[in-house]
Amino acid sequence: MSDHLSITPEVADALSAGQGVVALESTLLAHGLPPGRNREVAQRLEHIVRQAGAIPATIAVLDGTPHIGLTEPELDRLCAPDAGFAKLSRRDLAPAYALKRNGATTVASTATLAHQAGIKIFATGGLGGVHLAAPGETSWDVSADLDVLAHTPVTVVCSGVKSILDIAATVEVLETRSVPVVGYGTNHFPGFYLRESAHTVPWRVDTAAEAAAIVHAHGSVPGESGVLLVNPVPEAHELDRDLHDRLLAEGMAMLRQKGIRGKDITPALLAHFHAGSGGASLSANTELVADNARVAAEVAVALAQLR
Ligand code: PSU
Ligand code: MN
Repeated sequence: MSDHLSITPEVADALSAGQGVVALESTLLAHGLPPGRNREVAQRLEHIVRQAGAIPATIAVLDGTPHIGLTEPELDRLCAPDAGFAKLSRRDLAPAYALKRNGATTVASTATLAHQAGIKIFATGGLGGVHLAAPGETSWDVSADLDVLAHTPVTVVCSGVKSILDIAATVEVLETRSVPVVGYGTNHFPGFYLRESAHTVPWRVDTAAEAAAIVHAHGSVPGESGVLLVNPVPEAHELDRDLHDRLLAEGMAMLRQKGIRGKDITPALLAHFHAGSGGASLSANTELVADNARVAAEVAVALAQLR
């Protein structure tokens, strides 16, 4: 089936040479950031990965074909204001292939395609998780990102989960599904815009070499799960906590009032934060993704040396 993947020559060569490759996802570009800004970020992420000595592979579905690595004109298409790329989770891949659609891939589908292509590590902003339920109810909105991480051996570097989620429940699901969670220079599970949530992480590393050693050792543990490496937003770009709490409360009320559900929740909330924070949430989001790309590339390089 991997014949079906369109892999750029640069990424294919790097993979066969055993060089570090970092997968990057496209939903954060097409649905998480405003047009214009998304194109700059796409460019910058690829540049950061290269500077660390690894090869970037941005992943998306174009005209029904999964692409591992995008050319400049393909990035232009993905980031255009009127691009109309669907948000594709893993379950949406088959319909998108069969109906020859364009789509941006989430953490779940990017990790799936990265694994299919033989890529071991992937950088994003925030992992999807368990959504908050009304008091006394159970939330059935649990991101497929968690399920895919439980049975796809890829390391995801992210800044925790968005504070719009039930972080406690998300951390519990990761434990139940045997996904190692490792803090990168932190003892806390990060909250995306905020460096620390109320939860700690079971393991901490302070260097890319230590992180790579864990990823390598994880390969000798029976099972198919991935690894979650959590790296907090750089201190200078953390959102002010009071502004954050106000925007979150307003955003949750807006979702209820407009009846926004399912996969539309995350993009709507990110847009609400971007509109209400005078650019602060946009710079937090941009800088955390950039730093995750740097960390992922450094770990990919260290991992390539171990193998
Ligand atoms: N990180 C960002 N912006 C985003 C996302 C991550 O900085 O938009 C996306 C990822 O693609 C992730 C998705 O898989 O948010 C979560 O969506 P959901 O809650 O519908 O599972
Ligand atoms: Mn969901």
